[in-house]
Amino acid sequence: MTTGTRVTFIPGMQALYAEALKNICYVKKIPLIRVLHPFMGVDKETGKDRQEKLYELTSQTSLPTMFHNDEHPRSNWTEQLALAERAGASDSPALIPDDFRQRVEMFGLCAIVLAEDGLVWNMRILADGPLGRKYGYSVEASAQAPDKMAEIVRVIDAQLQAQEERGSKYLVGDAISAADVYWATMSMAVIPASPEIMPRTKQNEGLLAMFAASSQIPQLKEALSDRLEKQRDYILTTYCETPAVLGGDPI
Ligand SMILES: N[C@@H](CCC(=O)N[C@@H](CS)C(=O)NCC(=O)O)C(=O)O
Repeated sequence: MTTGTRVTFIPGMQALYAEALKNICYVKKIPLIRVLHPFMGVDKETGKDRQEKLYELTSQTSLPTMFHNDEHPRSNWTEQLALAERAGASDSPALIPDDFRQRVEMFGLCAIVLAEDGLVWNMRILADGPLGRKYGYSVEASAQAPDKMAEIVRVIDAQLQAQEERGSKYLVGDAISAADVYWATMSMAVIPASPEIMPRTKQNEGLLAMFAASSQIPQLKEALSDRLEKQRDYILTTYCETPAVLGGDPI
């Protein structure tokens, strides 16, 4: 495949970065060609690492990887967002504000959710395991993770409250931005979403249980608010495709 916008997914699984990119592309009205993300491990028939080709192309193996026409593949959210903003339909909302002050706010909010040491990053090191190790699990880092996650949630909540007071439903300025779409999607890791938003599949039971457990971590429970859930549901149901289309085997 050499044309169109191709993004790697795991059928039936709401891998959050892939889910977020799908939502970003939906808002930007970019038709997506879904490509199967190669699973970890060795192919029994060929004896080869299943992710060898992906590694050869992108020097990494996380999902989603985004391909657009014959451009270089993009595996980091900042690059993927820039591409989506450029490739999106002319009648789609701008997700990166023109105003540079707002852009500072927008990328700052996205970074504390998506970047290294952000919300999702810290969620991954809550427990020891291959994924936790890949993202720098240590006993000390893991012990700090719940407080960091709660602090991030409080920053987002305070921003929403301040915005509400000035009459805006959005995290930045008076219009939707990538911060709303990324936060709304990633928040599903700490504020479980209803099946009307995130359908249940045979493949995502474990991940949903993990997200439900995160929402019960005492520090997070204290930081979460109705405001966060309401704004999240508003963004997902108004701007994104709900119920989310996951593929896989619905329950
Ligand atoms: N590389 C992406 C992050 C993507 C990411 O963390 N993806 C997760 C799934 S949502 C993943 O693939 N984890 C498994 C792995 O890294 O092997 C970025 O920095 O924007």
